[in-house]
Amino acid sequence: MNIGIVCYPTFGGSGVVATELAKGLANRGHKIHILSYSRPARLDSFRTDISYHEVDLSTYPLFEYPPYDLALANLMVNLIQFEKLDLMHVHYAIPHATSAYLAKQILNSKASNIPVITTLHGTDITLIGSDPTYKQVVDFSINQSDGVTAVSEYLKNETYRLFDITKEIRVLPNFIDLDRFKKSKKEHFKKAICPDGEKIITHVSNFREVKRVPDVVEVFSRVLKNGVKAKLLMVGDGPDRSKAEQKCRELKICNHVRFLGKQEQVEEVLSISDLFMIPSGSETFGLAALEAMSCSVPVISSNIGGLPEVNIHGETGFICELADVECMGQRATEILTDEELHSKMANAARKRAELFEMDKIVTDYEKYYEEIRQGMS
Ligand code: GMT
Repeated sequence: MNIGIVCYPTFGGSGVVATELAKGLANRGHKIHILSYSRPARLDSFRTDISYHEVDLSTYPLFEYPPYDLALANLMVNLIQFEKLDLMHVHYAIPHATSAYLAKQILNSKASNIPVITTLHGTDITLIGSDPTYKQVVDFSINQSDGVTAVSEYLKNETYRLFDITKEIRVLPNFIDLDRFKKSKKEHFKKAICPDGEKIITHVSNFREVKRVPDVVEVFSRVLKNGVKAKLLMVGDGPDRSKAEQKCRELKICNHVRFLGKQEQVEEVLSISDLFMIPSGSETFGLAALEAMSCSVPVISSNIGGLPEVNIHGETGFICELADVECMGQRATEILTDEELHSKMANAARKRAELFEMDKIVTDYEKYYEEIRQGMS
């Protein structure tokens, strides 16, 4: 198939899922066209079977805000017509599903059309999408898609709860490359950070408010108070980084915390980690948790959104109520001070990650594409 994939290029999960899906589909012989406003971070090497098309955001003195959705729709029409795309798969509803609807309308008038599939990822539903500013348009655009997928049962149910969706939503979860995300020997790295054999707790995110990064620091300070020798690695960057840094200063634990900024090879950091923390206030799936689990790292998470579909309480880690830093600190201490429990949970985490193996989920997407195409023919 000749497939168009539309995504945000940033370090966020939807861009990662879209780009990894593109690579997985290309490995199976499909020709992929990625549409975005900048080259996606995970599209890191040259491939003849994946082309990248940048949305041209020409400015004009009248446009304080250049109409991205129109430029994207125009690019979609061009690619469908001239590159002969068979299917368009958009990731994140705003504004991609709306641009796709517009492209379909333009193509209908030219009697050429293809299926559009929208994958719902997160805040496009739970936060910004259901905001009255966008809700009616998002609702309409999702219903106009030929196929709709969501990354967890939680997100599917939330979409039905928050919108008037008449379409069947298929759950196709996030997936993981088990060969890339596996524990590898990085002892030199660990020794450099933890010369006295300290345990490593890691957090990876885009440091937005929903990630609750100050909670990570709070939990870590409790682990130290409980007498555990440990270091905290904070990976990523974003608006709340300074709040987390401030929290370290307040709690006087800065010499135990390293802010590493954005990292391309997250799996190397995860390989030396003993525990992963994801205390999010909103999380439809939690790809970062899956990446950690695939590297055999047990997880402490909040009980929010799709996280309990990924992290199994008492098996792959522990789940605490949102914002309950006391519980998280206690559970983290438990895992880090009981070697047998740690090893059991590390093995269970990897085993659970295997259920989300990339090849299997890419096959499910492929089958879904066929199903939608057949339904339209
Ligand atoms: O909704 C967001 O915050 C952005 C979105 C993204 O585009 O990065 O993240 C979501 O999609 C990921 C991939 O499907 C999920 O693993 C994340 O849980 C989800 N983030 C949130 O729901 C906050």
